Amino acid sequence: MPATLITVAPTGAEHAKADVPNLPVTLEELVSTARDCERVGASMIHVHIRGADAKPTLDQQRLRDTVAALREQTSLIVQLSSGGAVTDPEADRLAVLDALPDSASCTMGTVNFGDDVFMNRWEFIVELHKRMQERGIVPEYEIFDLGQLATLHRLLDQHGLPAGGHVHVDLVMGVPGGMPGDAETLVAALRLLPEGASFSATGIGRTSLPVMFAALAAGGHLRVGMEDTISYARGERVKDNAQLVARAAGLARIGQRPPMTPDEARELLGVNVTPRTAASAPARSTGG
Ligand code: KMH
Ligand code: ZN
Repeated sequence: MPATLITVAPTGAEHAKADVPNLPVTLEELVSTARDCERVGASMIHVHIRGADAKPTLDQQRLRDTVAALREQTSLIVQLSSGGAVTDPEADRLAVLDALPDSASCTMGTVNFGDDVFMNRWEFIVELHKRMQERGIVPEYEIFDLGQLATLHRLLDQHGLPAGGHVHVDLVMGVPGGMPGDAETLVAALRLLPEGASFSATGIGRTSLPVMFAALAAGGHLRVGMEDTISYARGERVKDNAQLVARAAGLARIGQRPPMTPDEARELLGVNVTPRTAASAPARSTGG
């Protein structure tokens, strides 16, 4: 059984700082969380950034500064979210790639997202995939519902393998409007994975633990973090992201699948071991 890649998703775009005061929103808070999470077993970080007002932003300079700071102060694989917030325009979401992260998320279809809609048109997905191929950015294919795995097959058939040559999927389960976060659904998803693909899984809110146990049992990897859950147990708020990573790492060890180092995770995902600097990124594109 392989070791376990643990991704931390520390912030997301949904929680308000006013409601969740321990949510990392400044660059300083993000780097500090990242360092703590690396220490207890994370090897990749899935990043949504916030502006000075603590609201989600895709500001290009902030993205570049964030990539540079995380590279400088951690060994984590830096994955930027191309999903952003449900209100972000496609052009801004495409321009995220100009910050040249190691990896970026790439969602395989439109899904109801609570009271909102998380929009991912086919042409937009193809554009994200092609730009990541051109720039050597390794995608993580985010799957919110089973039909999105059919879209992934269509994408790979029509447009080829991603940068790095390896397909890695993240099952985001338990979103209101997406697939349920339970063992049966996780097993159903596995039958639809492209051959040779690796997968991680995360369960939103109270589905966090069942999804984590099911993913570990099925040989998968884990994503945890305050983007996905702010509750540690019934009636108990999460203290910080490291608490969630430490729990995932502990369960992985119990399952005889200890956390991977960032270098082992790079090897698995096909992420370039020589990180590029954000300073070498091309001038900001309009994303069109
Ligand atoms: N914030 C959600 C609308 C991703 O990061 O790629 C989308 C999301 C997925 O979180
Ligand atoms: Zn995200």
